[in-house]
Amino acid sequence: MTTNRTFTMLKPDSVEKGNIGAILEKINAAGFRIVAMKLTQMTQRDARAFYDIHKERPFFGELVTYMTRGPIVAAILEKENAVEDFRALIGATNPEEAAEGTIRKLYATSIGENAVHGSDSDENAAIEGAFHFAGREMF
Ligand code: 3AN
Repeated sequence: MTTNRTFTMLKPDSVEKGNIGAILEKINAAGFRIVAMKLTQMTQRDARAFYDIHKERPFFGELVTYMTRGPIVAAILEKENAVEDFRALIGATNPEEAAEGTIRKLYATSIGENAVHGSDSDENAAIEGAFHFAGREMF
């Protein structure tokens, strides 16, 4: 099943650098509608749960520290083919490999601090959206 929604986080480095406005502008310009959005801060427990799939990876501790060190913007976005189109808009995980004009090429610092999250499947978009907007029927 495909849906027309995806989930994103503007990560702590984006908020720290004052890039919320610029990134949201790119998201809007690419045709995404913001369905839900909030400024929030993940706890250690939240980050460990959200990134559970990476818990055996060597960078897991670093990832949890990074994602909890300051506020993030969590949002649900709507557009036809949202998951795939948003992954194209943000670019590769490693900003050095990200295409010109992508959000990570423009705003990410490194593979570890890569500015934005974008769900990698419709299923994960629904799970991740529910994680941050529990109790609301978003998918
Ligand atoms: P994506 O965010 O492009 O879906 P994932 O799911 O492989 O990439 O990784 C999730 C997050 O884990 C990344 N956004 C990044 O912050 C961190 N990460 C991934 N790979 C590395 C790595 N090799 N070294 C450090 N951090 C990483």
